[in-house]
Amino acid sequence: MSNYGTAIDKKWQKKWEETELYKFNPDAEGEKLYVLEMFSYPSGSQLHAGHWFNYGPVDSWARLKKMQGYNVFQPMGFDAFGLPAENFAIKTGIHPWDSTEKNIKTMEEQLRAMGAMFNWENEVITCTPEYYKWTQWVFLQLLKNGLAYRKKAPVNWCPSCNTVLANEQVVDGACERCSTEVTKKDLTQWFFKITEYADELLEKLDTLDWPEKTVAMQKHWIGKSTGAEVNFKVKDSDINFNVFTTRVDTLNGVTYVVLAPENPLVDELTTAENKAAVEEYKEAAKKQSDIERQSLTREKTGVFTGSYAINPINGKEVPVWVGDYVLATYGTGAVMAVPAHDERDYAFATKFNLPIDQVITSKKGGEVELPYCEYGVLVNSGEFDGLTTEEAKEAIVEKLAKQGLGSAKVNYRLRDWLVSRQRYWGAPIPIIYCEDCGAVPVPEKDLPVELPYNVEFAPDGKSPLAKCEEFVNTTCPCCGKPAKRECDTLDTFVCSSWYQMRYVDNKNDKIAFDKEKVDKMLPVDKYVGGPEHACMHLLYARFITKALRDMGYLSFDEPFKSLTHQGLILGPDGLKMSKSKGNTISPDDYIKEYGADVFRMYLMFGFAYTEGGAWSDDGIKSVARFVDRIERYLTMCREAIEAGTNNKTTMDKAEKELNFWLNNAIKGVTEDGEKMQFNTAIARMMEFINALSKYMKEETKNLDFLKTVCESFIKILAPFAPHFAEEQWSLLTGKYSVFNEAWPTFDAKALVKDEIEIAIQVNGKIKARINVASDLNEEGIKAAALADEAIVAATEGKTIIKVIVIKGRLVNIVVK
Ligand code: ANZ
Ligand code: ZN
Repeated sequence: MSNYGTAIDKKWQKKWEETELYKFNPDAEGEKLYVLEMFSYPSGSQLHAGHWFNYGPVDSWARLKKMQGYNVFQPMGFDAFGLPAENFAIKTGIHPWDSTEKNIKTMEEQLRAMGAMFNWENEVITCTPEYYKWTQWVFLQLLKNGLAYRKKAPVNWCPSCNTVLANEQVVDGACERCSTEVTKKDLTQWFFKITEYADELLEKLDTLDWPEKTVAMQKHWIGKSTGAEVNFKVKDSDINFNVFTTRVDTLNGVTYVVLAPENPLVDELTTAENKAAVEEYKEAAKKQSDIERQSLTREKTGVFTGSYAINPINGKEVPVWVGDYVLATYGTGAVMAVPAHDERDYAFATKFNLPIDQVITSKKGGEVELPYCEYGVLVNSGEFDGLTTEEAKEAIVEKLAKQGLGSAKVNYRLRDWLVSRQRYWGAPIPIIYCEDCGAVPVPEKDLPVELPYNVEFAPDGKSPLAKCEEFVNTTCPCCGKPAKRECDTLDTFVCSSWYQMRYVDNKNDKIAFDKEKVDKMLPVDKYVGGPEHACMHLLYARFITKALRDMGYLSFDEPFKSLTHQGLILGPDGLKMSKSKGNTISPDDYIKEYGADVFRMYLMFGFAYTEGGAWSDDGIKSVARFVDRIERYLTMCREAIEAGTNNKTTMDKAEKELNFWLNNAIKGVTEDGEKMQFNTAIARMMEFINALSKYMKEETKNLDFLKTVCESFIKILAPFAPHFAEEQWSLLTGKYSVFNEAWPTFDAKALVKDEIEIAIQVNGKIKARINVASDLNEEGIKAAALADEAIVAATEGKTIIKVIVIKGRLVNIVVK
């Protein structure tokens, strides 16, 4: 086995550290480039192939940029609060502090073994008081600015984790973590008003260099919907209510209205004889997730309240029903049902024998099948007949508005962000409850509200902190009377919503971050991480950035200018890696065998970066052989250069050929590397090594030229195999460090070949191939083609009608 591997890794890691090669100086020369990988959760399973796939290739990209002259900032840290450590603690009795601290130590070591140029001096760990003090500060700023509030609300409750879940943590009606079916519970919770930024969050998506799919997912998640609110009066009562509709043009086709079971109006509108049935229905609805309730295929359920409402456009009386396909948390929690033109309403009306009145028909005329959900032309709508859907929407809203019975309205699917967690392992919410003064924010000078160590964290539905007397009991900051602390902790997504700012100023103990420093370094220029964060972390971080901007703490709009999602590395069986399937790949074992560079390079060569794929031992072996091969030839070159025999000074055909492949590699690595197309970049280097092997067979060599060729090659190899390249660089040049060298630029002239091969066709069939000078003009090519022996034979006795020359490729001779 060759001369690389862990010994070389360690040697250079030590040297890089000692010489502070990567130490970031914000005032250094070069355009700043903030490269950020999503920080990881310090889990017991340690650094896995997925982490490596995120961090290794991106580090290579950052190194390439450093060599191109950018002042690169690439910090690393740990997203250390959260459920897994707490669940682990519940299971094993090991305190989250202890397990987290240990896991961080191990992971730091593993990260160092990768040899990435992380700016460790800027590390942040979100579970330390030095960090969460400022997470609490962020909470207080939101509160001060009306962006945090408390409200009682039905929340998603996981009976197994014993905690509230955010909408985003409910997947197909089940808890994201444990897959237990999620139920509803009414609790008083803290919310962040992310909806206040819905419009900007939507609009600014178009300014971002983000994967299309992620942008589409955020758009859908924000879910802007333009429609109208229409007011319905309840018959024989002063009660009235609004519905939200995107199809106000169908108002004449309303045959009933439906309230969400949780809508408080339900109780008011339910008549005595319907009470029992409605109550029973409400209970049953609690067990259904929003997703099930909205499913198009599920059999519709519902119950009549006994009341009627009056359609404001035509005075018709329509029955008021309760149905769980109407969500309490969207629009007004009430729907005007138009079964002729809406699928769910149609299914509901069919089931309960409610009338179906057509009011829209196709613009093309003729019969349409119901439900007809397309836009069209109005029928059976009195004065609005003949108007198109678009025209009718305006006309009807205008008429309703005049009577104060309706108005245009924009709705968002986005809900406010529920940040309370009934959990121990998080940042305590800095609030004190006083009987006289109410909910009082902890004064900033008293931050952090420290998370106590000695806490009973076994779950019983109560916040673990509520069981810790010393924590709970305090005095009111306003009046000094005995008071109690808030016992919920913050969603960990609050911690990770602003960490990209803290990295820049991680040791500041006066403020969360210095505005000038942050404005200088942010937005993050390149952010890389998994696509699973599309609607949570990435949206929250955008919101917090905008909120802090509006408070004057920073001056940019978006935290992450450019975003890439790496693909997923699967087990050798093509399935997602998991311990239970026994198909996980342990990077440490491979690194011991091959060194960090081979491991990293295999990840870059074996997969398209944004796609990933199945791990292959053969794949990593072939990359190891490639690195061996590089070493063999670079050694051969060095020996030839040192020996100095059979030298020449001319640039002949062989030198030009090698120079071509070198420049071809420089061009490919520069251009593909920029786009994170690492696999094709490495393929260009392989082609170069083939060319080098050919050149080394030459009897006499231009050794000065060979030396510069090797130097250039080591430079472009360096980002991909940092330790190995540093070693080779040192052996060849005696200098340190290759990462302080400038990135080579390719010579376009070297890429123009002296001769090119041209195919000659006669009547479309290839008859010969000839070599011509690459700068030969059309006439010359034509003449050369016609002079070729095979062509002379093929055209003999025939009349040449036309000769078509496609420069650089082909001559076609048409004969009769
Ligand atoms: C009448 C109507 C007629 C509707 C028609 C559609 C088609 P988006 O696009 O998602 O905003 N809706 C309103 N509030 C609802 C709630 N809380 N739960 C469930 N459904 C609700 O959807 C808006 C449409 O969804 C609204 O327009 C309303 O049905 C329904 F031919 O009103 B529509
Ligand atoms: Zn008080």
